[in-house]
Amino acid sequence: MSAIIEGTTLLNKNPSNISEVVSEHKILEDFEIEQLIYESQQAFKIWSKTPAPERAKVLARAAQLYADHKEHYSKILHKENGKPIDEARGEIQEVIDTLEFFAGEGRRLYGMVGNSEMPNKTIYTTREPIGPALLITAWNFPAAVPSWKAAPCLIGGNTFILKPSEHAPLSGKIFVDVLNEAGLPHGVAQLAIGDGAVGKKLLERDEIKIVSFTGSTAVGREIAEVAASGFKKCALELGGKNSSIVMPDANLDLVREGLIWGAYGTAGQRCTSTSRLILSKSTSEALLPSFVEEITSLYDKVNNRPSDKYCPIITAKQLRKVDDLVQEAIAEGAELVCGGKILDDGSHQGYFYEPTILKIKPAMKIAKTEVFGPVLSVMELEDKEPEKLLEEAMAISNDVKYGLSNSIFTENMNLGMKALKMFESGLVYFNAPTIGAECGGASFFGGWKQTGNGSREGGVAALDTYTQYKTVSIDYSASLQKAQISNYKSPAS
Ligand code: UN1
Repeated sequence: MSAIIEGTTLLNKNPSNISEVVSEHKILEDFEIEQLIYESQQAFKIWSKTPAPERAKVLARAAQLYADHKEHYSKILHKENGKPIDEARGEIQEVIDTLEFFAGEGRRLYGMVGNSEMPNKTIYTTREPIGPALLITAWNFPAAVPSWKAAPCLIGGNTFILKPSEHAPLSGKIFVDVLNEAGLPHGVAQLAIGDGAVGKKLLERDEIKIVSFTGSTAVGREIAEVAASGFKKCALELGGKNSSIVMPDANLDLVREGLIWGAYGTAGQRCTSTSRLILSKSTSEALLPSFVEEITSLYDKVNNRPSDKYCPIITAKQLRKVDDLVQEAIAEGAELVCGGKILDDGSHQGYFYEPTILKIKPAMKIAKTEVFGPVLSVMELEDKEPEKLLEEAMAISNDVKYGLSNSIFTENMNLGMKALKMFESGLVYFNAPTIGAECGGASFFGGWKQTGNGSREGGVAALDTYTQYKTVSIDYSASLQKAQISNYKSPAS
């Protein structure tokens, strides 16, 4: 495990070097939950009445603090989660971008002016705060995902309690500390360290009015049920089973580079990771040999050492789960093209799984099950003319319960545009892999089907989770105008 719980102490270990304890934390006790809830409610009274441009100033200062110490925070993230330093720097940059975007939003937070059906009447709608929020985040983006949730939450005038994953709690703690250092009033941003049981206790409290969760579809369903019965606003970012379709005319150098990043970046532990590759037999034959060579270099097996581009698996349990899925697929008839082994189960240094390629059939379990590891499943189709090939590939791509991210590689713009329309997912990419959403504002991040419940993170769409609308009607006619009943005589009629 990269998190070890001893009594009320949580030891946060580096998954690429498990003898290294990165940080120690105290697990929240019940009486402290009371305190957090109380503080959050008290702080809401102040923060919800603070003008949005003033709230924005705190976010802007927090962005600056992150920018000033980017290397320091990147190194901490690199250690606690094990992701390569370049990826860690990218993640801290995403925190900065997100804070900056929502600081800008504080100067807007636009409502809408409606057009009344009657004269001398004005109708407008504003975005209003809701109440204390519970933000439950995952270990794979332990800094960025808290920022995706907290920034719109704060700018919308809400307070929050962040429950980071017990497998990577330090970056979440730092995030809360930085916000407080940037000048948030006491109690607006708070931290709850612990496992799922702590999250559950907080979620069940009536005082929590919003819950935003990133994690598995199974846990997301449980959270949605509690949220529904308590009429809480609920935002879910759940699993994925993302695909890349590669057409025969695609630029294969670009595909190779894109797939290494999409399938093996963060060792496949992104909800957006590419886990299915759909292409014709002859394209596969042209692509795979050099691709296999490249991914094999991600881990030096002779010296038992990862390259600086390769990431460990977060826990021993997850490492076994990845391997079980691969072995099950092989037993079901999948062809192992490369990889398929645990490289280090922690007895050498960390938890590493071999970059793996399987050739599979669409009916196999692994074709529809999220792996969350460095495993790419290839589905080869008979060669045929492009339109038909796309149709067949698309049917396979869409035949999963998830709908997060899909991509198409082709030099044919018409076909590419058709594919972007046909994919059943919240994110679609043209000549790019399925990862790398720009969540600092440009992308509305989130999925269709069982990947979520329609909410979005990143960009103004995130404000829908953290604000409620108020429609204001002002009648200055000095008479009773009954909507839909009083007859206004239009000169146009
Ligand atoms: C996730 O795995 O939860 O699109 C988020 C991407 C990232 C976010 C991944 N910016 O790859």
